[in-house]
Amino acid sequence: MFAAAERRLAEAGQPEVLRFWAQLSEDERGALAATVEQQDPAELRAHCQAAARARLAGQAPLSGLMEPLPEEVIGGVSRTEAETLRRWRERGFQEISKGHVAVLLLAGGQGTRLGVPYPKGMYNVGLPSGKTLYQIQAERIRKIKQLAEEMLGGKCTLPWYIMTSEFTLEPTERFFARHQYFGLPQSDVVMFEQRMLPAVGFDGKIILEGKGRIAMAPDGNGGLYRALTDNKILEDMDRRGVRVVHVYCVDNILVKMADPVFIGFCVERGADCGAKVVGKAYPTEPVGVVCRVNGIYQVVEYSEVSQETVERRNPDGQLTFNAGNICNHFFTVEFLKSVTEEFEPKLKPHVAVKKIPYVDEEGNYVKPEKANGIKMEKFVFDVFQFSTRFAVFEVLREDEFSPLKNAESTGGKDMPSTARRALLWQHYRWAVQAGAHFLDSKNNRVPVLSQLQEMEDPPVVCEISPLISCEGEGLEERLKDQEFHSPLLLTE
Ligand code: UD2
Repeated sequence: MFAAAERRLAEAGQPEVLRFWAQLSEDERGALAATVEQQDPAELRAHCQAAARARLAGQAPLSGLMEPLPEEVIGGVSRTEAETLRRWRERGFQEISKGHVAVLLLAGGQGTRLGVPYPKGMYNVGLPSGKTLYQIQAERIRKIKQLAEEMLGGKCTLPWYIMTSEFTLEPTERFFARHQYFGLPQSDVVMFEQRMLPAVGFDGKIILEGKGRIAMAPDGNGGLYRALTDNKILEDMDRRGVRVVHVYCVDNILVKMADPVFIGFCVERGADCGAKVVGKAYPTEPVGVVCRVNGIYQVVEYSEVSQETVERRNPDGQLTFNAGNICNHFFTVEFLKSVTEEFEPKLKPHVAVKKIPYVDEEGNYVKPEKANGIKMEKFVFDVFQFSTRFAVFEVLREDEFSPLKNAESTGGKDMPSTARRALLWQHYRWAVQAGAHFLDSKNNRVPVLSQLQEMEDPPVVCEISPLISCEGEGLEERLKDQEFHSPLLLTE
């Protein structure tokens, strides 16, 4: 075991990784050897050298090269007539009913900011139903599938691919099994794992976070493309007849699954690649901006754009770079094939300089006060540059975007309470639109309110199961001219 690991690490130029070998237990040795075994020595060497180089070179500044999106690539909910939206929706449902659509969840992140020791999808934001993000998403898939079947007749499949990492695969699998896949056919839920990469010190050496443990992190959500190849996911899609994929990130409580309007819009435009955007809530909001750089479509991530650029405004006062990425993308399977077969190696990793806990030469555990290492990640949207027909779809924030990023204790934005509130406001709006009335404790009607401030709760609590309605549809027959007390929990 030692000899094999030693050989690989020598080849990778990282022999120091084994410096505490003599002090490790059998189990620890086995685990360390297994981690080493997973890494290709030549790739590992290149990774460590690239990390050290990147730190010295810094990231190329993009700010000066960015241009806003041309109007003609942007479609959007508020800039489109109802009739056209209806046509896109129908087109999307047709694709779903023919089994051409899959949803793909990026769920390999560590959720460091939220700070829970389990995958973010298992988080319960405190809705009356107690549903977790995974359950909400699963139920939305079930409902969309049911609507497609009702609309166009016949059964269809809508597979759900879930990309996990070493941190999230096992707990996610167990959670789904414990909940009987939330009523989805198990064969339509396909979990697969992305790769991990070691963190590297400024000297180009792999960081040990324990005497027998390399500091490993997932290779970014752009690790998707290698993971698709590693796990033969595109072959699986081909076998099922999937042609287009709706990719999204785990933490947006308002995410529309396999959104028929977005899919119909992209398909009708003949797009190979598309992104949903929202107008930014404030200049420094932590979302990437969809734009062009040297004439090529791209997302410039919030961590890589200058303050001056995010603050820039047009003469009418609107932010110049206002197309906020919500990590919600459309890809054709053909495009994904061209990425995995040809373009993936061209994706440049992004460099994050971080404080990474480590063991020092004497084997003491150290929590550094200053940044001491580099993590390299690829980003899912970096393939936009290879698109030959790119489309952008602007959606309404209150209907489609409320991410869960931070712990409640931060008292800031994008927390469990803001996600819960966004969903409850949405369901309250749906109920009122469908003709429901709410009564207070004295049986007086509660006046209808609209949300003015982010931190304000809706006047009543109303939660509607996605199995009843996933977009506010079909609620009249249950709610019209009826009176309810709060909390109203509408379940199937
Ligand atoms: C992401 C977007 C950002 C904006 C924001 C909106 C990227 C790179 N950035 O930023 O532009 O749209 O979301 O909320 O997409 N993940 C993996 N594997 C990894 C790392 C992350 O699957 O190695 C998943 C993660 O589980 C999550 C998604 O990717 O579902 C986004 O990751 P994040 O929350 O770290 O991204 P964030 O908020 O920095």
